[in-house]
Amino acid sequence: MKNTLSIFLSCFLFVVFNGISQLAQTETQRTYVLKLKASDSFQRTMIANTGAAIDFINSDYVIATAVLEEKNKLEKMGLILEDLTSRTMQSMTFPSEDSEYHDYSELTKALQDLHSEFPQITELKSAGRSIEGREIWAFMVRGEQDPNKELPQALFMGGHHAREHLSVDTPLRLLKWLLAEYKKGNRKVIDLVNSREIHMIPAVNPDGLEYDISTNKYKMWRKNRKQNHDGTYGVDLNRNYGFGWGTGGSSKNPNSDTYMGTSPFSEPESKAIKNYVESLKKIKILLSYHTFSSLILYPWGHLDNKIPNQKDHQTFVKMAETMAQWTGYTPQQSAELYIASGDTCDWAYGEHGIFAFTFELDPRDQWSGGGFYPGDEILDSVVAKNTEPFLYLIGLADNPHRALDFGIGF
Ligand code: 0X9
Ligand code: CA
Ligand code: ZN
Repeated sequence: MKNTLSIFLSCFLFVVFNGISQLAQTETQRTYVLKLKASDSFQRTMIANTGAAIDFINSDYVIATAVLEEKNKLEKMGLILEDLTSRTMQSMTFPSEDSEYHDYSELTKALQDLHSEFPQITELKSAGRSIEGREIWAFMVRGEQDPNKELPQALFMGGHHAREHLSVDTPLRLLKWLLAEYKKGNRKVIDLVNSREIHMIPAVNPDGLEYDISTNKYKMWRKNRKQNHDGTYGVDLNRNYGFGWGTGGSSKNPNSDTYMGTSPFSEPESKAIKNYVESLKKIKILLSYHTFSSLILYPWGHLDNKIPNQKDHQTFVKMAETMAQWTGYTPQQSAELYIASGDTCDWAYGEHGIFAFTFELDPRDQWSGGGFYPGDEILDSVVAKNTEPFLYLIGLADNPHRALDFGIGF
């Protein structure tokens, strides 16, 4: 007994001490990326003598990597212009309690794995690159093999806003679910996959996503990572689309969370979506996942007026009400939430006649549900309630007006 106890105790202590020493190790050994003042070789030598490694030289500064001890020396010498560590950190990930969410490299791998599991019926492409150079992944599912056969197209997107991680993992999980059901022989799924082209861009704003999780605490970041002319960061990608751009509910202040950017589609991320949508010749359905508030929104968002085409308006309302039955979300015109211009859906409908919806996923409110950070426990239920709307939208991609022929609850 004594023996077992002491073995147990020493194991326990080993784990604890090991944990502490690992923690101490990671603190002292962590690499910092620093922008340092240095305009001649004398100053650069002084920096090098601290032990820091100079990676890049410019006329009045250098970029160097340093461990904590070296960083402290450089700080005392008054040479640190900026700590770039979190911006350059490539592989940060979610806090362990939220590990079900995908960071950028996990997302990349998940999409690559899915494509290699289903090479015949899927494609993985880049829609373009983010401002920091990350690929904006676009995944396509298409059972029909004849490339000349044009099929009705639907596009699902997530992650316009950095902190809305649930809006990335929900479409990713729906995609996985779809392919798993196809493989299992689910008749309804097989028929849809064979008769439609399903496009998915789960992370429109990969730089923001990574920045939001680049330290061990969420940053509540929303925008992309454009360096603005005044030294602030970020444009709100959902204010940067080019239909009614800058006509209300967006800001000209670069520091604002709803900064509209310098011109419509000034950002590589929104530009990439524009190009991608415009490359799809038969797209009639678009869904942009956001969080949170449990809403189903349809155009206009930049005007209080209804869209002028009556039949289209009735179709939007009918579709939103139908999808509300499955999700429990509240259907409404975007502008009822608040007027905001330059969003994805006003552009997609206004410019291209696409039936474009914004879903504000769960939770319904900040206080009981955790707001933008509801925890990964919520994923299963959010995906479950969003499965029928997903299939419904894919089904209607040939002609959304058909929604008017069904009873609600189709
Ligand atoms: O403000 C947004 O971009 C969306 N809400 S969020 O909390 N995810 O940021 C809503 C966009 C809806 N569109 C308009 N109201 N125009
Ligand atoms: Ca958790
Ligand atoms: Zn959002």
